[in-house]
Amino acid sequence: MQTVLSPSRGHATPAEAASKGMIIRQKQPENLEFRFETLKNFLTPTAEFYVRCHFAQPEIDAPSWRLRVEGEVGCSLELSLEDLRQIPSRTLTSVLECSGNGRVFLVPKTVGVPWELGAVSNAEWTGIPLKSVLERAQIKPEAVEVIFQGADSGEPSDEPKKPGRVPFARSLPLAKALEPDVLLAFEMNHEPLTKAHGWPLRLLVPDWYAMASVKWLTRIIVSRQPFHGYFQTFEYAVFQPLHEIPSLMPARELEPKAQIARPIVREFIPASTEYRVHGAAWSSCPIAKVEVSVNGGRDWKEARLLGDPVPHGWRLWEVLWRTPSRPGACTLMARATDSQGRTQPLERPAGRLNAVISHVLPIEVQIK
Ligand SMILES: Nc1nc2c(c(=O)[nH]1)N[C@H]1C(S)=C(S)[C@@H](COP(=O)(O)O)O[C@H]1N2
Ligand SMILES: [Mo]
Repeated sequence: MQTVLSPSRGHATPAEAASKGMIIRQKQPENLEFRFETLKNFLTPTAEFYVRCHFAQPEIDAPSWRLRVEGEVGCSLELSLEDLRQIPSRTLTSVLECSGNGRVFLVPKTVGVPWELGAVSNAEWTGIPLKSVLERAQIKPEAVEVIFQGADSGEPSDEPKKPGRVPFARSLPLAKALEPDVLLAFEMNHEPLTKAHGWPLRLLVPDWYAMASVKWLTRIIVSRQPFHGYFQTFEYAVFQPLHEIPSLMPARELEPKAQIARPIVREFIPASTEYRVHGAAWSSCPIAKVEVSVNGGRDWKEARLLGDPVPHGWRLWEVLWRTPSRPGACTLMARATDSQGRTQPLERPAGRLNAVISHVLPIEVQIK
């Protein structure tokens, strides 16, 4: 049981992460970006997987760590890591995208970590279905939501003043919490989680923006009321019409999005050559198509989707581009359409505040 009680070695310091090629967005708390232009593999190696932390990473003592399950349940639980390991586990692939990914491109500028394209990564996760733990606890019929609390906490500094320290906590509607692919994950890419990614246990909510996947999980509360904590009201919430009235709702499902890995902004590209434009696309359901424009959105050409579709994973894509014979600027764009028929918008929809950034991001390059 050795591996259960210790995390995989991650980055000891942000400097070490930088030496692995990551971009340091913030040292303390640690916020590290994947260099999206280096995208090559379907699975992101753990050492390159982006890291998003709101507070200092908590120190956890594995032998005394317990997961508490309480609230509207017939039987409260306190489970050790070894208890959890007795429950049959499964492995699945899931992309995680921070709902602030791409924030640096917003005009006008807004508050929050200034992510470029790399607050998104794709890994394999192993854990036990949350459902199997909730069933053991016997959910009462009054329950409507399940709240997940991490071991990390801190005092938000934004005005007006908040009620002192808040833990990182998010909720899921009960029906979502009972979906079989929502995991209590203890492994990432077939190794125990690293500290930065939530060791010893994190929630993994495929198809949702990643703020739902609470790290360093210690407490699950089954609730008879919708939860309105800091991270689903002041942060990670967006306005959506409800009876035609804009209503603030917690961010949830991933919107369709295609990102271009290469070329990068202002890249010099030879004239009259064959250039491989490539990237990844994802949504809360499978990707149906990716289209690319090399003339600022006038004409679109369908990209080739690579590999087989993997549920909850991103989809790599490419298109071969015969570059113009004359020097000058070219504006490239990619847009995804998912299997529900949703297409990425060219303009940012109103009401999304500083999160859920899914409109098309043009990339200007220079033909020389
Ligand atoms: N406990 C806890 N869970 C958390 C966070 C956090 O700060 N604390 N950040 C959330 C956000 S906003 C994101 S984008 C993902 C990032 O997961 P990663 O660091 O494994 O990439 O974790 C989520 N879970
Ligand atoms: Mo995030």
